[in-house]
Amino acid sequence: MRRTLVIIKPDGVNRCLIGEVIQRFERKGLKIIGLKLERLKVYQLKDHYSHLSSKPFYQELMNYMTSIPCILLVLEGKDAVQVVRTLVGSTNSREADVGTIRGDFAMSVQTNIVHASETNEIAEKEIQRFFKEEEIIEYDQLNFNWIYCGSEKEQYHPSDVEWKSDQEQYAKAKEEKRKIE
Ligand code: DAT
Ligand code: MG
Repeated sequence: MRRTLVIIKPDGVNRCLIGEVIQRFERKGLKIIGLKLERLKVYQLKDHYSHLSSKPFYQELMNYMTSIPCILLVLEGKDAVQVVRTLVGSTNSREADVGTIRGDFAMSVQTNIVHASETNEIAEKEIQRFFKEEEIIEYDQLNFNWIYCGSEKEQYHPSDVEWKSDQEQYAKAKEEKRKIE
């Protein structure tokens, strides 16, 4: 199982799409293991959008992302990062496929309703950036047996190898970060 970060951005909140967006992830079979309403801080966003700092739209993006609170989610599932990116659609909402969140609800490149992590590595970093460890809650969900087939289920339990190696990497990265600080 993998985890990914989703942010319902200020336009998603202001346009009353929180329920709609979360429902799409839930219905797909992704498990919510973290969920909160929070006004994002400039220092978090500076990190989060560091790859865009030289772009002409950067300041506008920062203003927009700090304008009102966002909803932050950690979702878990098999190949969660790719699955969520597919549900979200391409960055330019006008070109996003019909049936995706951006394709169905947005018209903009910037106000495109949701953020979703791009790779497994980035997802782990982004989860650490926005969530404290105690805000992520593991639990057994009753519909699990109906969402995955036998061989897919084997990787579910938190003690599974893939999950463990994620956790180990995560702990190592944290330790390294602590040493630098
Ligand atoms: P994505 O959110 O699909 O991963 P990204 O990582 O390239 O896209 O960019 C992050 C966000 O920055 C994007 O969701 C909205 C904003 N953005 C990207 N390109 C933009 C542009 N040309 N004009 C305005 N905002 C843009
Ligand atoms: Mg991105």
